[in-house]
Amino acid sequence: MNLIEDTIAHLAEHLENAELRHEAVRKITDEYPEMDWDDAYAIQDAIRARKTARGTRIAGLKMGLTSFAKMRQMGVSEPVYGFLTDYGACMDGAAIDTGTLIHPKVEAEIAFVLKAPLKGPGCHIGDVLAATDFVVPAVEVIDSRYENFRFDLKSVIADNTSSARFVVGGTHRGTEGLDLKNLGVVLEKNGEVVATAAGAAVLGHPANSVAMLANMLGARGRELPAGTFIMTGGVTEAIAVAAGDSITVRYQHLGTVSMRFT
Ligand code: 0L1
Ligand code: MG
Repeated sequence: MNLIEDTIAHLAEHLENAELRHEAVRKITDEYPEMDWDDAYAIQDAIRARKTARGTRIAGLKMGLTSFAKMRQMGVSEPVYGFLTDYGACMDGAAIDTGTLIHPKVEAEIAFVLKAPLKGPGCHIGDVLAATDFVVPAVEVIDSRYENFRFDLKSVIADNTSSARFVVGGTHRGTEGLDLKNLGVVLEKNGEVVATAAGAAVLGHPANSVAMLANMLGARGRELPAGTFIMTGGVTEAIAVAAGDSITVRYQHLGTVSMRFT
């Protein structure tokens, strides 16, 4: 690590304030170019600790930048992970207040819920499928705290991978007999199709994203407990939304997830 503890704490407060005040800030590596990967995750962990100390519950984990479309869109080359909060959870059909966000975007995702723990290294798709209780369709509302969504990977990790809100809907199913690789997804904004994809867009199969998360956490001595809710990353590029927009995502075999922005 290159940053001292005080700087980690200061940057966690700075980024959390940007989230809570919905005010964009400059990417933090402009001021701290020496920041390394461990510093970035330490800042994310410090934001998580600030929240849990105030009573926020961690609702699950997320993988980000898991599709080539997203990596291309953001000009980065590796997946990242973050956490989801209880106050970020929105009901299917919810009205989401853009006044509490900076510049939201939506991405269609497939979420997993585990029935058994997973621990890397060496975790693979077979382990994930065996440990999965069910999958469920979800839409993530991301909201980078950085001006104009301009950032690098370390700044994104520190900013809890732009996590803001998430909507779970549709119907949940076990993975038995469900072809997640070929599962089609259609994203509609204001009634028009704006993006289409299949599950394979996420690292070849969404279960690979969970395996990668277990391995990334394993490298830090952590595991995924049974019951963990995991969003595996957008299957399409992220779509910008504003007040007045409505979003419906149709998932083959898994139903729809909808929301509107006010
Ligand atoms: O969930 C994601 O893929 C978001 C990762 C962070 C980058 C972004 O804000 O698009
Ligand atoms: Mg996402």
